[in-house]
Amino acid sequence: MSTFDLFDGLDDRSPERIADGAWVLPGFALPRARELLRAIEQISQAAPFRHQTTPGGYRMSAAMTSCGGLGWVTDRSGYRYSETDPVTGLHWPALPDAFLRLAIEAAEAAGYPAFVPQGCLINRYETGARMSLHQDKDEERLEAPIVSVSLGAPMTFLFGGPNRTDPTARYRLEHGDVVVWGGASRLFFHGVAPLGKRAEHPLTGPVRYNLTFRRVR
Ligand code: MD3
Ligand code: FE
Repeated sequence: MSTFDLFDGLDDRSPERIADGAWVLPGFALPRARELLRAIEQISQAAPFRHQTTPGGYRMSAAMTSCGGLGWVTDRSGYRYSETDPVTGLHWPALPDAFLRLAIEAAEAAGYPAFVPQGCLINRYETGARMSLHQDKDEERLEAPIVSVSLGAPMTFLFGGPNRTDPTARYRLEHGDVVVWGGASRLFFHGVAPLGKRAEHPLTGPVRYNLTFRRVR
């Protein structure tokens, strides 16, 4: 047991509503963070992290993989959810039990008791990687929330409103923080500022992971 273990599961910040239907649950994933990181490692052995290409031809700076019944895929032909991994030709790795339990419990804590995710997109950010302002609207079930889990190095999350030109607020997300996006916020524009040169975490080094649990169909 290290000193660091003593801090697993402790967080003095309270749940905060940051937009209509959106809740930050600080440290909600901390008790299971190590287990989640191990599972990410295992998943990426079967379905490797890759830099996908946008329909416009840009290489995404965040590397991605997926697990569960549906994974999110982009290439020159567009964005879509796919039952199989285009890199391996195989089904995505199963959604680990720890992932499923965490997603359901977080959604419930934020007031979405019926949430059952169909898949999980895993983003990996290294120094300088970012995600520009976008909406998540490739899902047919917009009444279902998206549950997002931050692991590793801290970063600045940007969230706006229903229109691309709405002003954006900045929010720092740290290892173990969970955000549940439902209601009106489900279609709000959001993005991630470039991962800072000095951003790191003892468990991951200069790397941040983000899990997003989604109900697609
Ligand atoms: C707000 N990921 O994968 S998580 C994404 O940190 C994505 O990797 C970011 O945006 C990341 O699509 C942000 C927070 C998040 C996720 C989904 C949302 C915010 C959201 C859906 C609707 C509104
Ligand atoms: Fe998104």
